[in-house]
Amino acid sequence: MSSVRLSRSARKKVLLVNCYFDDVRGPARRPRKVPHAIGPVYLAGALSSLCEVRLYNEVPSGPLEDPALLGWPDMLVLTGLTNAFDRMLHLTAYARTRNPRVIVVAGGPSVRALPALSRRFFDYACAGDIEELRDVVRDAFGPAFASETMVPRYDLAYWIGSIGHVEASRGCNFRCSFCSLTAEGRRYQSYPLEDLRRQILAMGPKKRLFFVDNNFYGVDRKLFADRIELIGEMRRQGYFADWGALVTNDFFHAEGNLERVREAGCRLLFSGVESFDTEWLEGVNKLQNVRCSPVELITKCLQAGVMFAYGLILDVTTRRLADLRRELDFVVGTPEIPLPGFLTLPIPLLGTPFFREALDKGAFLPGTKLRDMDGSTLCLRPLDPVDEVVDFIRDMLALRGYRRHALMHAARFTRLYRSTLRPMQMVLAMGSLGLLCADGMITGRTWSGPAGRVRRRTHVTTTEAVDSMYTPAFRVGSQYERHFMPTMVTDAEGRTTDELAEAAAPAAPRAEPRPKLMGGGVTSRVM
Ligand code: B12
Ligand code: SF4
Repeated sequence: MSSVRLSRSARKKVLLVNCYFDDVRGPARRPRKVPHAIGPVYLAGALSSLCEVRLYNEVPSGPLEDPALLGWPDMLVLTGLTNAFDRMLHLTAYARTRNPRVIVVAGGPSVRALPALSRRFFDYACAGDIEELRDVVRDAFGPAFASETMVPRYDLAYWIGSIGHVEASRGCNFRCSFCSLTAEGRRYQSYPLEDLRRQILAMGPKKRLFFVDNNFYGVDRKLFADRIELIGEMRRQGYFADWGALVTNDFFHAEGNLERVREAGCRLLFSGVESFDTEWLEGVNKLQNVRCSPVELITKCLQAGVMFAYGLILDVTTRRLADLRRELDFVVGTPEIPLPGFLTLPIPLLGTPFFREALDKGAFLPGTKLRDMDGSTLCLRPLDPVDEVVDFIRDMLALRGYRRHALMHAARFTRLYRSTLRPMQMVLAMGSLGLLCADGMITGRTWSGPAGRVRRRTHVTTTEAVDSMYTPAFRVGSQYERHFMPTMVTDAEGRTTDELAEAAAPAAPRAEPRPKLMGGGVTSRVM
């Protein structure tokens, strides 16, 4: 393939964008927000050397509004979280305005949940994994433009600094009722060790390495042991000094796991605690978390010299505020465990059992917007009065009312673990406090446009104003009017809209092909 030579003008120009809406609802940039999105980096590996490739990530760089860059590509490839669907529509309108012949390709959780709606807007609406982009490129440009072996393009990932990001697996073998992976129902798959080695080599030496897998531990114990051996070996060869990963609770149940990963250089594990309330965990089918006391498990991890990070879900739809406050009092009053890295509202992500339950119960608020599925906006009816819940959300997102206790907690935590945790790990622990109290400073927030475009938030989807980016940054054709209107989940009466009906339909059993990850084969075409 590389023997084919093309003049510069015959090469295909491809722009890959991670679309993103920030919680401040304005043109923010967050260069230090981690983990980083790596979708565009992996997708770029589908393109052969006959393509000229550029990446753009809206998290660190702010909204993409540069008319020159938007008019540049022959193909625009879009990825992003569920709530970024409307942002994909904005960029589609911009790119088509600047170049009516541009081919727009989109994928990710929202496209998977809304295939029919997506086909109305994008030339290729991909429900497959990253490998599907090779099929798209072959179909649109010809076989020579697709790569033979997919290797992530870290060389183009300008936003990844000293912390390299890789993935050793995809999917998850658990089925928590609120998780978008449960909605997608895909098989858990591990990368063969050779693929993992190839990713780390492509990344080049970094200070640290972070595995973004949903479930780094997985199901195959032998493969896990071999993976840790490979990581230890590459660390000894100097590719990185230490590493961190996301693991599910079962990892902590097996004897020897903590020691094994620490010996291989692991210094941080993130695990979804979600709540300390066993009944709530059972209700959301997070049964792997109720097998032993979370405080015991976290303490064991910290005492083994591995920093533990986690988030909590404040489920105001099934729990009283008084109950949630008791839980937070418990956390700040327990110096044996770190403070959570983030607090979030429950999100009824499309197609999850939690989403379906909310529909059945008529729990959606009127005028729910897909964009508001971000964890800081109320989309479902709470148990307590809405205005009290809003005050609670405002306070909790900034840890207001808990700051003095949180500082005392930090001091006691430091005293308890100063001999087992390294200074860098202590900084991470204090980072949780920083993220809750001074998120802008920790994530390096700046503005990529006038910050005055930011409006005060209501935190309730029915009344929350959409981001300033819903006003086009430059003139677009009237045929793109819908592209700048929010995609509605429910109408003014709280009924599911026609556009969202496909996500609400009962899930059909899926016959999933077994894709070969990265290096080799092809996934099925779902277009
Ligand atoms: C990095 C990350 C972030 C980053 C960047 C996210 C971004 N894209 O902008 C930050 C820190 C900003 C973030 C925030 C949040 N995140 Co996050 N995050 C991740 C993480 C760790 C890695 C994502 C990633 O890059 N994966 C690697 C790429 C290659 O895979 P992928 O994006 O999953 O895409 C797969 C398919 O969808 C498909 N695909 C995707 N795009 C395309 C495009 C094409 C053309 C094709 C062919 C295929 C394709 O291919 C991939 C598989 O091969 C995942 C966990 C995980 N391992 O997936 C969670 C995850 C995506 N996050 C999640 C959640 C819940 C959140 C928060 C809502 C948490 C919260 N309550 O605050 C917030 C949202 C905040 C906001 N304001 O919107 C959920 C899912 C959310 C969703 N569906 O919307 C995940 C899956 C974690 C989990 N298991 O719950 N997150
Ligand atoms: S363990 Fe995590 S990734 Fe797996 S289904 Fe539950 S929430 Fe999703």
